[in-house]
Amino acid sequence: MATDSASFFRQTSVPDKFEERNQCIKSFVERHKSLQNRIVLVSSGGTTVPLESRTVRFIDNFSVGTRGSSSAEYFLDKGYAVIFLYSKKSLIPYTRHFVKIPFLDLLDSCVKNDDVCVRDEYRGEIKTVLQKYRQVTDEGRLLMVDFSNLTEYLHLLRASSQHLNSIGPQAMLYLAAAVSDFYIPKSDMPQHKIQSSDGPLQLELQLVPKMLEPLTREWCPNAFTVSFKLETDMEILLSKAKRALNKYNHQVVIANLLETRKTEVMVVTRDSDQWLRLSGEELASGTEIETKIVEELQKKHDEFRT
Ligand code: 9Z3
Repeated sequence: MATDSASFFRQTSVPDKFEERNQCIKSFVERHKSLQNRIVLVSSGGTTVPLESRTVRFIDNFSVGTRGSSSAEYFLDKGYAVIFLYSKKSLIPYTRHFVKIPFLDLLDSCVKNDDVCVRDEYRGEIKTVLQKYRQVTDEGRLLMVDFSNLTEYLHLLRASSQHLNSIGPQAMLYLAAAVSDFYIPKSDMPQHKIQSSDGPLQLELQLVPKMLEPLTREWCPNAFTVSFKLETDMEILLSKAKRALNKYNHQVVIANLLETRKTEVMVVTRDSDQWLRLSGEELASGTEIETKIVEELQKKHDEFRT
């Protein structure tokens, strides 16, 4: 049975250090509101579902946060202030460019002054990325807020979107995190590690309420809201995206298939659907589909604001 959003929040604990993070989000929004900046909330990564209160085991999904972390960079390039709400284990803007290289392989010992320096082959790229990173952090345009599971994500999503409501159509919500549809309420969760000596494990998970409903109706009704729809079956992709738009009355659904999500997405609105694709050349040159997504959304957000 599906719970409604209010009972979900009642049935789950407020995350650790929630108030501290809530205050950071609030001041970030207030500062950029006074500067009349556009703010986008980018959610990113997977949302784990714990099986025990003192969590040893949890259910996770495939998302690594490529979509969210790269999109955050492109929004920053376009002048947006970004609240980056991300799973602790997923990719983060700028640093993401170097995660495939073992950290110590980036470095060398400098014989001259007995110091540590960056290896020649990485210096150029690190310099370019570092300059961009320093610029956005010096300007205070990037707020990083991490979460470790589904409950933390939803508490922080609610708080951020409620603060963003104060800037009305200047705000964009870009909800790329892969949100679990199932969870175990606090009252059904064992305190301690589940014992294998108790035999095979039977799990009953409850449905997570669709948070787009309170988000678009109560928490942040005036923002430009972009949700994502992930499917594995092309046959149902467009109809599911349209259904979400009709149900929640928001602005855009980015529809994508698991296998092709890095090369093509469909931008769906109530009266249009348009594929964005990377050409062979673009792929070969390292262009990311998120540049096209952000470009398209910026245009739509501009129209929405006027
Ligand atoms: C997406 O569809 C994202 O594009 C991906 C990105 C998770 C596929 P990666 O992180 O992958 O780059 O590896 N997100 C799905 C968003 C979602 O879970 N939507 C829910 C729904 O459709 C709630 S709005 O019901």
